[in-house]
Amino acid sequence: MKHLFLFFALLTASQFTKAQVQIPLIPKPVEAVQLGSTFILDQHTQIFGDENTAAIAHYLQAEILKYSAVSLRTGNQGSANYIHLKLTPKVKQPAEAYQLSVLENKIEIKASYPQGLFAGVSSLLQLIRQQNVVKGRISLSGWQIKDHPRYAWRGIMLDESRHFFGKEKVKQLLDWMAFYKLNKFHWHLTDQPGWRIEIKAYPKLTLVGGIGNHTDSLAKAQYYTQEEIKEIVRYAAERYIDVIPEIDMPGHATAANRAYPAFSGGGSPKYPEFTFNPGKEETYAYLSSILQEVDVLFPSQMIHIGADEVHFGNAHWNKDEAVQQLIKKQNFKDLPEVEAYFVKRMADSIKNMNNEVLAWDEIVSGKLSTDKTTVFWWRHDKPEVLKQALQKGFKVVLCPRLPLYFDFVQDSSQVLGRKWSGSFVPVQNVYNFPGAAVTDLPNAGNLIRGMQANLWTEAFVENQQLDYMLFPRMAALAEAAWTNQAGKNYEGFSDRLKKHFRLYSLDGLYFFNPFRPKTSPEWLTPLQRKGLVPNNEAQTKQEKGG
Ligand code: TNX
Repeated sequence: MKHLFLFFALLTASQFTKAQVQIPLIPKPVEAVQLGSTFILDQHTQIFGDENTAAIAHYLQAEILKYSAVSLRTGNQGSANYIHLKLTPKVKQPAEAYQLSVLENKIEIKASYPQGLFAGVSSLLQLIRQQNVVKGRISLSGWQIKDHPRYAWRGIMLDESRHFFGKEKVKQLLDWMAFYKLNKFHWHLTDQPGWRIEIKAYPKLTLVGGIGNHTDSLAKAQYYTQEEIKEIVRYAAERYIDVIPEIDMPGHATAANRAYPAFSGGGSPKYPEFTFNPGKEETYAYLSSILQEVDVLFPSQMIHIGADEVHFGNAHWNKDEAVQQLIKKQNFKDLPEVEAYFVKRMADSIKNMNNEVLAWDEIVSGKLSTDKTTVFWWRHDKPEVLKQALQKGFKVVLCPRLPLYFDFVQDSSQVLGRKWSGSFVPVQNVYNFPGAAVTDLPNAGNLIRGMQANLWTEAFVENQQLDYMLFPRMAALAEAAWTNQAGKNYEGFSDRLKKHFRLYSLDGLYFFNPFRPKTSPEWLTPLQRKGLVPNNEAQTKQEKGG
C-alpha cells in the first residue's frame, strides 16, 4: 500500500515536471511534444525545398542572418544537417496549418499552403532567436509541433492620420506581426488632421491634405507616395500579411475637404468640415475614382470605408442645399437615412471593383446587404450592436475599445493614453478576450472572422510611445487570436512572454513591463536610461467620447 502510494506520488510529480516544460512559442501551438534530442544549427545547415518554397526559404535565411548572424545556404536533402520546407498535398484545413519537427539532424516544416509553411518558419525563427549563438552554433531542443490558428483574422490597425510614423516604423511593425503570426495590417490613412496616401487624380489630397497632424496643424505634409505604398504592400506580402487600407467616409473627411472643398458636406461647430457631401452626384464620382486607385495599390481586395461617428459632424446637412434636395427626392425622414444611402452607394461601388466592403459597426443599422461585407465591432459599450450584426448575418471582426484599443493605458498609474470611466487595458484583459459573452452569441462560430487591436494615435507623437502601447500587448493579442480557448493559460503565457523582453530590447523597442510596472532596470533601453519616459510628455485624454 505504502509502495503504491509512493508510486502514484512519483508518477504525479513526474507528470507535473513534464507539464512545466513549455514550448517557448507565442502564440502557443495546438500541440507540442518535446523529444529530448538536440539539433545544431550552424553555417553548414542547408535549407532544402523546391521552386514553390524558394521565397520562404530566402526569408528564413535572411532572418537568421539578421538576428543570429549565422549564414545558411540553400542546398539539398543529401546534406548531413538540413531544414526541409515541404508543401504537402492540399487537405481541408486552415491555410495556416503546419507541422514543425525539430529532430536530431533535420528540421522539417510541412504544410498544405504557403501560409502554413510561413507560419511554421515563423515558429522556427522564434525558437532560434531565443537561443544564444555560441561560436556560430545554435542548439535547438527537439520538438514535434502540430498547429493551426483559431481565427483567420488576426490584425493590427495603425492610425497614421493623427500622427505619421513613416515606412521604416511600419516595416518594423510588420516584422513583429510576422513574428507573432498576425496577418492583417489595417492602415488608417485618412482622417481629420491629415490625408496620407497619394492619389494621382487628385494631387492636392496629399499636397494640401497631407499638411498637419493632431498636435500641429501646420506640420509639413507627410504622406506615402504610391511607390512607397507598393513597397510596404510587397514587404507585407513577403510576410504573408494582407494590407487593408481605410479611407474614412462620409465623416472624418476634414483633411480631404481642405484640399477639395467642392465635395465638402460641412460639419458642426465642434467638427468643422467633417463630412463629404452626400447630396452631390460629383462626390460619388470623386470618391469612386479615389477608391479605384486604392484598389489598384492594395491586392488584398478589401477596402475599409470607415463610416463611423458621422453624427459628430453632419449638422450642416440640415442646411445644405444639395443634401436637402436629396432628402426631398428620396423622401428620407432623417439624417441617418442620408448616411445609410451614402454608405450603400459607396459599398456598391467597392463591390463593383470586386472588393470586400469593411466598415465600423455603425453600418449595422444601415441598408447594406451582408454579402462581401464585414463589420468591425468597436463599441464595447454596445454589445447589442455585435449581437445584431451577427443576427443579420454580417461577418465580424472583434475590436472593442475595452480591451482592444491600444491607445488606452495599460496600467492604472499611466497617464499617456485613454481611459474609459477609469478602466484601462492591461495585457491580461487582452489575453482573456474574447469571453463567453461574445463566443456564445448565436452565429458567433461561423461569422466571427477574428480580432484586431486598434492603435489610434491622437496621443502619440514619438516612435517610442507607439512601441510602449504595442509591446507587449501585441503578444497577448496574437495568442488570444491564434490559440484555442482550451490551450490558453495566462500563467504559462506570462512565463513565455518574459523571455521575449530581451528580443524587444535588442530591437531597440521601448516596452511596458507588466510584471514590474514601476521600473525594470535589467531591461532598460538606452532611451529609458536617459530618463526619456513617455509619461513625461503626458497629456490626460478625455474619459469618454469616440
Ligand atoms: C474612436 S473607433 C474613433 C477614433 C478615435 C478613437 C480613439 C472609431 C471608429 N472612431 O476616431 O481615434 O476612438 O480611441
